[in-house]
Formats: sequence, C-alpha cells, structure tokens
Amino acid sequence: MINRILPTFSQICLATICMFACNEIPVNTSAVAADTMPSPNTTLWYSKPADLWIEALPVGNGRLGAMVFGGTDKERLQLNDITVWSGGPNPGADRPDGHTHLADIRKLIRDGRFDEAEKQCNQNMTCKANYDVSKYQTLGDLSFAFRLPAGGVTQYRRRLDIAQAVADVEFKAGDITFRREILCTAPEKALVQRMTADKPGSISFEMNLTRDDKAHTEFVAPDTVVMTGTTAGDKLRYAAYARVVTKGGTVRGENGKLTVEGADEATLWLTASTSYVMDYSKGYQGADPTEAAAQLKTASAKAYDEVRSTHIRDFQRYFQRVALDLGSGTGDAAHQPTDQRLRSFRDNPKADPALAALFFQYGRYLLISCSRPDSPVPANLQGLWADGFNTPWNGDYTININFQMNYWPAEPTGLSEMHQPMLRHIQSLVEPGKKTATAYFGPDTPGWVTAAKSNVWGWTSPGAKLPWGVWFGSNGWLCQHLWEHYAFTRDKEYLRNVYPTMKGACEFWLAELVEGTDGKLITSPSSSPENFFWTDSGMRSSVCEGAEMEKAIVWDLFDNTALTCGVLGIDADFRRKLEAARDRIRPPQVGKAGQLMEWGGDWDMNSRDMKHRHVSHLYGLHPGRQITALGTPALAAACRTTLQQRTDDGTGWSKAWKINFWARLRDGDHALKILTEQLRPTTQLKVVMSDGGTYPNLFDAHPPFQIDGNFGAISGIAEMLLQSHELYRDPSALTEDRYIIDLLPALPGAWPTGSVSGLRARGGVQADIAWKDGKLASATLTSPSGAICKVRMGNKTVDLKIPKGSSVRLDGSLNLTRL
Ligand code: FUC
Repeated sequence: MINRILPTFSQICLATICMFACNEIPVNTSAVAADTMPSPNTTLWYSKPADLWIEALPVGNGRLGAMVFGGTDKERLQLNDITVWSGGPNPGADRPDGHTHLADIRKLIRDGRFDEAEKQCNQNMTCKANYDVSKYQTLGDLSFAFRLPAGGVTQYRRRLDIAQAVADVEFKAGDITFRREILCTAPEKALVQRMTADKPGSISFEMNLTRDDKAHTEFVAPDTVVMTGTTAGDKLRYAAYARVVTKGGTVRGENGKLTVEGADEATLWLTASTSYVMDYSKGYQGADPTEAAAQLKTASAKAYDEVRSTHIRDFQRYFQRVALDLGSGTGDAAHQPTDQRLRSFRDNPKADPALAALFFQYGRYLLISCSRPDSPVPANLQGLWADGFNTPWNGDYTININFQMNYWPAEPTGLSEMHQPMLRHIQSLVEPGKKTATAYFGPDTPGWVTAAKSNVWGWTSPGAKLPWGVWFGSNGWLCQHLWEHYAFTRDKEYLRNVYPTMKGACEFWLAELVEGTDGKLITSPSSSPENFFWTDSGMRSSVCEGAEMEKAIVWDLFDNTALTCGVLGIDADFRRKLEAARDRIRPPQVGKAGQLMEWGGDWDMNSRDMKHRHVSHLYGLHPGRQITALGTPALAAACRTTLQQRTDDGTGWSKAWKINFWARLRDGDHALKILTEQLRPTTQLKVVMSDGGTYPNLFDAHPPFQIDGNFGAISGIAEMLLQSHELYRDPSALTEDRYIIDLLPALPGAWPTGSVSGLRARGGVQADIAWKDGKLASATLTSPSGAICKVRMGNKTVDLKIPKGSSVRLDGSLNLTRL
C-alpha cells in the first residue's frame, strides 16, 4: 500500500511558518485544515503562485492539457491540445536518388575514408525538406483577472493531488477564503475549473481566451466564447470553446472578454478539437473541428461534483494499480512545500526517500495524463505540455532515444493501455517508411525504414546531416515496443495484427545488412546517434560500418520477430531465416580499454567528448536483452567500464538511461546515486547538453524541460525493484517466450525497507514485493493469463507455474507459501 504518512499538525504549522517566512507573506499559523493535509507520496504543493512555467502544475486527459499557475488576483491556464502542430506532411522530403550513392559510400567506408563518406552522406543521404517548419505548439491561454477584497492575501497554498488528478489553489483575501479546483477529465473530454468562495456573491472576474497567432475569437452565447484558427502552414484547423456557468451573479461576453460579477460560484468548461487525423492516406487531414461544440454542451450541462467523481474514478482505474513505499525517512523534509523539499533532498537525500516514490508516481500521473488509449497521437518530447510556438526540438518524436524512453514505464508500471498511441504511431510510419526505404536504399528494397526523427505528419526521412540525421536504426527500436506490449500482456490477437509491421522492418534489414571483413553481418553506412569518433590517425567522422547500436537493434528485432513467428505458429521459414541472420550479426566487441566498442573500430578512447550524453552502444544491456549481467558477464563488465569512462553526467534523459543501465548491472547504489543527481533542483531554462536536473514542478530538465527524463527515471526505479528481460528456452516449449522474474535485482542500501505492489513482468505476471532490512520479505505473483516462469532472488532461482487468474506467494527464501 502507498504509505500515506500524514504530517502532524505541528509539522504543517512549522512548514507553513517557514514557507511564509521565506516568502515574506503575512503569516497565519492556523493555515491548513487537518483534512486537507498533503500526502507526501502523492502531492505536489507550494506556498506561492508559479512565476515560471516550470513552476506551474500540469493537468491533462491524454489530449487536452493545461499548466496551472495558481495566481491570486491574476491566473493563467496555459492550454495544449496534443494535435496542435504547425507545418504539415512533407511527401517530397526523401531524396529519390539517394540510393544511387549508397554503393560509393559503402566503398569509401570500407576503404577507411570515413571523412569523405561523411561528406557524401551529408550531401546525398539527408532529407531535402526543412524538417523544422513543423512544430508542436500551444493551443493558447485562458487568463483571469479576479476582483479580490482589499486586505492582502494570506494562507496561500496551491497543490496537485496526483492520486486524484486534481489541482487546487486556495487563499484568503480580506476575510474571504477563495478556492479554485482544476481537473482535465477524459470521460468528458474537458478542462474544468471550479471557483468558489466561503461568502456568497464574492466571485467576480474577467476572462480571456487567446492565442497569439491570428486566432479569431467570438461569443456564441453570453457565457460561451469560441476561438478558431489555423496553425502556420494552414494544414491544421482548431476550435476551442470556453463556457462559464455560474450560481448567482451575472455573466456577459463583450469586447472579447467574458465578465462574471457577484457570483456565489462559477465553473469554467473548456473543450477543444482539431482537424488532425493520424492517417497518411488522407494527408493527415480530417473533418472540420466541430466535436468541441458538442463536447462543451454535454459536459457543461452536468453537475460539477458528478463530473469530478467520474473523473477521479476513471483516473484511479489506472493510477491505483501500482503503489510504492520506500520508507518515510526522518524529520520534516517530506512535509515541506515541494520546491523546498527538492532543495532539502539535495542537501540530505537520506532524510526523504519518499521523494523518489513521489517522483515515481508523478511519472505515472504524467503518462496517464498525456497518453490515453484513445489519444490521437502519442506523447511528444514534452508529453502534452508546451508553451509558445517554438517548442525545443519542435516538440517532436526524436526516435534515436527520446520517444522510446517516454514509453519505457508503460508496461512495467501497470499502464499498458497508455502505450497504445505510440503503437499506432509506429504502424502509421510503415507507408511513408516504405518510400524512404526505396529512396535511399534502392527501388527494390523491401520493407520500411525510419531515421532519427518523426512527427505527427508521418516524417520518416533522414535529418539534415550527421552526426544525427543519417541513422537508420529506429525502425527496429520502434518494433521493440510492438513486441514488448505482447511480452507483458500475452495478447496474441494484438501480436498477429502488428506482426506485418515487424516483418517489414526485418525484410528491410535482411536486405540491407552487409558482410563485414570478418564475414559477419553489419550495417553500413552506420552511425551512433549524435556522436563522432576519431580514428587512431586523428580522422574525425561519424559514419563507419558496424557501429554497435544498429547491430544490437537489428539483433533484437530479428530475435523478437522470430519469437513472434513461434508464438503465433506462423512463417516457419521466415523464422529460420531470421534466426540464421541473427546469429551471423557481429556480436558486441570489447575494446582495448575493456570498454564495449561503440564503433566499427576500437576508437572509443580517442574520443574528445568522453562524456557524450548518448551511450547508444549499450542498447543490448538496456532496453535490449542481448547483454545480461548474469548471462553474458564479460560483456556486462565491458558495459560497466564504458559507463565509468562516460561518467554519470548527462542531460536529464541521459541520466535516466544510466539509471536503467546500472539497474541492469544489478548495482542499485549506483542507480540511486544517479537518480539522486537527477533530482537535483534547477531552474535552468537554456539548452544545455549536460547537467540534467529537476524543475520545481518536478518536470525533468534536459535542460530545458523534456519529459523523457521523467519517464526514463521511473522506468529505472521499476528496474531496480523488478526485472524480467532475461529469456530462458524451455526444451519442451521452444516456441514460447519464457522469462526469469528477478526480484529486487538492484535494491539500493538506502531503501532498506519498503514495498511495491502491482509492478508488471514479462510473461503476463504482476508482482507485489515487500522487503525488510535489505532482504526480500515476501512476494505475491499473480497472472491473469497464467504463466510458467523462473523466479530469481539473489543467487537462488526456482521454477514456478502460476495457473491462469491465480496468485502464488513466496517467502523471503522463495519457498511457496499458501495464500
Ligand atoms: C537528441 C538529444 C538531445 C535532445 C534531442 C531532443 O537530439 O541528443 O539531447 O534530447 O534529442
């Protein structure tokens, strides 16, 4: 169970005194009523309004979202709709004659003329359209100017309850207590803000709905304003509706403003829709965005309390699947406002292990809020929350790590349905990806391919230039997600549906792998995302043959697809072909410094950028499974050496990946060290290529904000507690994928006692685990589908059969006990 450590009243008063003293706001020590005490495991709370966007609090329903600033006399709700993109499809982005240069480039590389090969790649294997015209953008702002009584503001507090997905703001102005509650409901497809006061007739405000880009606003009723427009490029039409329903008082709309006067309470309802449709054959152009009008009508006719309770039930259906207790620590650290709590954690992390539990659950909250089973597109670099028109890196899907990282926690942390928009997006890339494959690899090239970037408009072409633009490993990496969804859920019908997509990626690579000088299969031209190498003679390039990451991805793709054929009992010949090719791929190589080699040559130690954030060549360790700590110890040792050489530094997402790597190396203390560094407070907003941290609202800092770091880190926490990537072959069931379920494989010393329930393992198993004094106390494993597996704890492994729909309980020595 979640440890709901309620602070004592004196703790709250203490924190309150401190927060008001720090911010020089008048003190009132009888501030917070006992029933509204924040739970440190599931609440973010603050003693002053957000000035900066990275202090505001996110709400979302998988499509619509808002950042809540929590102002007093002025409030800003910055709005997003996940489909609001500028630009449009780029059918002409591929270079149709790219493939005519392929043989020459491969030859230059074989001859060691890497610098010339890079030039050739930049001229001929890049895209011919401007990728940067398509950007994820804000939907706009709702701004409020409230009329408050004189006398100043006291007893201010704003918070986000992530166990209910409700944000609120509360303060006293004069002698009146004002409260606003904000939620974004998926069932009603609406953002709702309820405004109340403890004295009738006290709610008066003006409200504006705006977008600084040619938006047109008009009142369609005295209480309803609609904003319509198109984004730059004119490919996307949007419509947002806002209505304010009051009890008492008056509402009128004029001069672009909605004015409420003297209401007892007021409820704002906001809906939005766009013309976007994820359909390549239609040029991503759907019908006019009319749904928002009907959604507004239905939602705003309902009673707020009913909408609120339906919303909470709907959200908790997912959220409550997993509970995590890492202990409550010492002192009052956990009971401080969240920004202060982060600073205290930096100074004394041991005092507040519950912050990691809050960060874990916050990541799950964010995933549920930005990616729902019916989301029109998947979570982007900022999930759903982005301000302005120039979102960093276009707010795209960067598919050389970042997009995939977004979805690492989906399956293990009980949010499998949230994976769906990504799985659909991957399949939507097959058609444009076929064109990219033939353009750059020849008219007869089978299958489909993608490069380093993708977006909602079906971009599959390479990017502008090396070291990032010319890299073709992402189709295999994306297919890993298709397979993983099956590995966790055991849904064979789903697997049958996605198999053609996986097969297409395999066909591409079966045709495009080349034989290395050692007779092994490798890729060429081959790069390692965004990095360069320096040969022994000092030549700098980013393209060679046989870089590790692409090989590892193709190995994983072939292995997963061969397993798919076996599981579905189909395509036996193709399966054998895949297995044979997989076994001919050049295995990971260990270099002269004991490192896992990143490139086709042993050049890692020549690097002039040893701390480079991408550690792509460890793909086989994570998220792949070609390298395991116990199965391939020599390669695992090489990964460890590489990680030490590369240091623990990095951007937010880079640190997050390293947490996963160290967990896979079964070193929980090192994993926690990096997690602790990732939680270091920062307000850095500029782009920095190292120095990740965490913003006051617990968004991950690349910097700037990039949500993959949130998701990657919580995947790492799950990996510390439960792993299931290791397959074993059962001679009596060779076509089945069976897994070793590893309990507490990387438990750090600083989390001696705790529990987790509801984590998911591959093979269709759910795990509740409790530990005490650093040792397993008990584990209950449940399998809705039924499972045959091995369970490992430390050095001991036992075989287990869990009948369909039932549970088994193991004690600390892995003995079966009765339930
Ligand atoms: C890759 C990374 C950057 C950033 C960007 C979105 O280019 O190397 O650090 O995360 O994606």
